[in-house]
Amino acid sequence: ISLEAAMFQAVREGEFLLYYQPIVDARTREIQGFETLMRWKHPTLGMVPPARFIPIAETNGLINLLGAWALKAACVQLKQFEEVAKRSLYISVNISPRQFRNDKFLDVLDDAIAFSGLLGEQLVLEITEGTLMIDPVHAESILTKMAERRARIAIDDFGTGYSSLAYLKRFPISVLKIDRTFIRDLPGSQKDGAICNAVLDLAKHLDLSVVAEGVETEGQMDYLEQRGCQYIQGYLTGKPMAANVALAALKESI
Ligand code: G
Ligand code: G
Ligand code: MN
Ligand code: NA
Repeated sequence: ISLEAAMFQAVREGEFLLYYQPIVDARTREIQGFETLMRWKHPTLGMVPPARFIPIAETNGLINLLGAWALKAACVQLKQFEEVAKRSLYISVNISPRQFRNDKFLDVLDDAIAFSGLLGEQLVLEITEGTLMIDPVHAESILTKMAERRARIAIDDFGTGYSSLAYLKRFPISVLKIDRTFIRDLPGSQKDGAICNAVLDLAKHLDLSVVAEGVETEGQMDYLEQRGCQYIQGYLTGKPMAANVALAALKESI
């Protein structure tokens, strides 16, 4: 059967699961939150990476069902993380363009918040520049409603999309996630350094938080920390991990 047909079956069989990647404070390295990353544990294919199944789900609409499940499950999981960590944390969830445009999206968001008992501000929704640009008028209305719920909006893969910076002024955005292609060649690359510095400066003056993605080395970490980047996400400080592994990491850190 096709991967597409297998996906519908996989939803019924509960083969999708969530991994969690730590987002840490650059200075203290304490875990502040997690990005949720979906995984498909296929009985014979093994772990199917999201790059293979998210585009299919986006095309056939299954992403709405999967995304709703992921958002709610992630919010519930965060509660357990907090109980173990004995402090407040946040959860960052990817929202695909099709989910963002779906009529039911705000209901899905409200349900996840109400069911889990999280505060709206503990939820970060990651969208890309492309998602904003497909229909800016609609995007503005949805983002305003998200902000009313106090959920924060992060621009994922910041700097890689085709868009103007005007949306930073127009929309209620809280977080910029610097794409890992700008981090990879730090600290050696002058161009990437200039881009990261410019983003950090822009964010500072617009009162936005910055997460550097794909940090793999101490050299990258030091560079970013010294330039005021507050949050770090990458293999250096934690790979995407199963919930029980994340729980163990939190336990160890108390
Ligand atoms: O680890 P990584 O291979 O997990 O993820 C690859 C890409 O898949 C990410 O860049 C992200 O955009 C996408 N992705 C992962 N999990 C989710 C999810 O829960 N929802 C959506 N919409 N995209 C996801
Ligand atoms: O949603 P987004 O496209 O930002 O998804 C994050 C992706 O980046 C996931 O596929 C995740 O596995 C991957 N990732 C996270 N940390 C690192 C890292 O340090 N190095 C690399 N190469 N990839 C990373
Ligand atoms: Mn992301
Ligand atoms: Na990203």
